[in-house]
Formats: sequence, structure tokens, C-alpha cells
Amino acid sequence: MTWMSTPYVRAGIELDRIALEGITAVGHHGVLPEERQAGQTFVADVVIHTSTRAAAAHDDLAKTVNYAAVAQRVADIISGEPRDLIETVAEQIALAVLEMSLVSCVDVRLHKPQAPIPVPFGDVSVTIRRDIRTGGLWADKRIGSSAGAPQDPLLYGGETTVRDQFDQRPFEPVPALLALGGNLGDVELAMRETLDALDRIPGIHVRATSPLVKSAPMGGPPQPDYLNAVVRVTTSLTPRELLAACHGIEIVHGRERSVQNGPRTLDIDIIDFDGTEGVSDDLQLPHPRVAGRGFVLVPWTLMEPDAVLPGLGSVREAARPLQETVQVVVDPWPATS
Ligand code: PH2
Ligand code: MG
Ligand code: MG
Repeated sequence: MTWMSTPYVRAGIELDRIALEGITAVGHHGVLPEERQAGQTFVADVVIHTSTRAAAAHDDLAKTVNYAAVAQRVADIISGEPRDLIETVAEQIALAVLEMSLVSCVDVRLHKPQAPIPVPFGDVSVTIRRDIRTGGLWADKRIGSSAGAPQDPLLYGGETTVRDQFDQRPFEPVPALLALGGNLGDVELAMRETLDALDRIPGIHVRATSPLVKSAPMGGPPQPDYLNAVVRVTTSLTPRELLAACHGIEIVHGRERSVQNGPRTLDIDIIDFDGTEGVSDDLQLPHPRVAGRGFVLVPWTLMEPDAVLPGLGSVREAARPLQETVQVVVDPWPATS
């Protein structure tokens, strides 16, 4: 294989490249029924644009992209759901790799050397480049099953006008902390459905969940007790897109915003977005009312004992005097059956 992709430049610096060539698997992609039936060999070349400096400095696999994991993902997609076009399969591969940690850009070349072409030929392939900042990620995701779904971040705008830092797309997936809560209806079910819904949104991955806790309502009118939990996600959405995604899930679960601090079926708050600090009319980060809220701090420190929040410091210390305000009801949550 002689293909060497061109460098990808980020902030004026050429990124390093990890190239995986000739990943081979049998797939059933194609327009012809025979292709769907019999299957044939597909070969993928993948070039990952990333910085390898930190990994090299520490000789640490955790600081780079594990090419074995990439190869497995790519092979799984080739042998997975049959598609008509190699364009579609290449796209799926690019998006899957782009969602892995530390990947800024990816080039994919997908070959179909046994394609049904009525004249002798050597090879046929498509080559695409996708990077995390161009918005191509979200536009292209619309090809997939989430196209037009209510949680589709494109439906919420923010792609064209950059108002402030909350419209800045991260260079690579970043950690964010979400707090879930509610006190009307089957809240635990709504919260479990939220985990699924979040994970299905392109650019959001659920990484960890806290125990489920119960607490008396803080503020607002007299109302039932709350169930709460916090969720660690990684995301390549902008803060405003993440907020829109959370609102979309709340709406699907029948959330109505009438009384402030009033009873609700489901509330999803962004507590922290990779340490971003700022205020706008629609969002404040970190969440301004975390101090004193045992129903956020206690589950958070149970999930991440060493967590720190800008402006608050150690979550463990902040949670300590609030232990008695919440009761753990499901741990681990969601319960493993
Ligand atoms: N959320 C509020 C107001 N009060 N009290 C508890 N116990 N749990 C909550 O999630 C909660 C609250 C506003 O979002
Ligand atoms: Mg809230
Ligand atoms: Mg809220």
C-alpha cells in the first residue's frame, strides 16, 4: 500500500499520524442481491491524526490512540450492518474512529477489490477525511439512523453563528458532568432512558454513572421527594449543543417548565463542561447552584472520589457535611441484572 495521507494542521501545527493499513474483513455491502448474499472482502486503510508527544514522553499507551482498538472497531463495521455504498461504510468508519479519545481527524480509504465491475480492474476505493471541528461530523451523522431524530444536534442550530465560548467545538472529546433528577412519575425509568438517549446522540458517550439517591426537595413549593444521579459523559458537542440535547430529552419525557424549582418528570443539568467557566443568558458553567446540593455532590463523590469543580474545589470535602441529606437507593445504578 502506497497511500500516505497529507498532514492535518491544527492551530498551525501539523499533527502526528498513526496509520493502519490493510484492515481486512468480509462484509455484505453492495447494491446487488448477490453481494448482500455472498459477501466479499473489504480492505480499509485508516490514518489517525493526533498528537503522539504526551504518549512518547511518558511511554504510556493511555495517552495515545490504541491502534488495536481502532482495527477492531473498523473490522466490526465492515462485517456489520450491510450498506449499499462503500461511501456509507467509509463514513461510519470515520465517525466511529473520530469519536475515540484523542482523535482530531481521520482519513479512511475503503477498498472493494472484488467489486462487480464488468471489465478487468485492479482496485476501487473511496477516500474521505473527517475532522472534529468542521461540523462535518454532525452533518454526516444524519446519514445514519439518528437523522432527523429529536435529539439531532443540528436541529438546535448553533452551527452557523458563534455567540460565545459555549459555541466552541472542542478539539477532541472532553469530559462533562450531567446531573439528572426528578420527582414526578417513574423517574428512575426516565433516568435510565436518559442514559440510553444520551449515548445514542452522536458526539455523546456515557462513561460512568453514580448511585441513585433520594432526597427531600430543596426549595420550591411542597412536592414529593426527588431521585437524583450524576453521569460522566465525554462529548465532542459544544456546550450549547449539549444543553440542547439535554433539553430535547427532558421534553421527550414530558418536562414542562412552569414553576421554578417545581416538581418535574426529568431535569438534566450540565454541572461541568471540561472546566469551562462562563455565563450567558441560556447557560452558566459550572452550574451555579452546586454548592450545598447534597443530591449532586454526594452521588458525584461516590462515583469519582477525587473530583474537583472550578470555584468549589474538592467535591468530597463539599459533600461531607451533606451526607445526611441524601439516601442511596440503588447502587450500582442502573442495577446490573
Ligand atoms: N432540583 C431542583 C430544586 N430542588 N431538590 C432535590 N432534592 N433534587 C433536585 O434535583 C432538585 C431539588 C431544581 O432543579
Ligand atoms: Mg436542576
Ligand atoms: Mg435544569
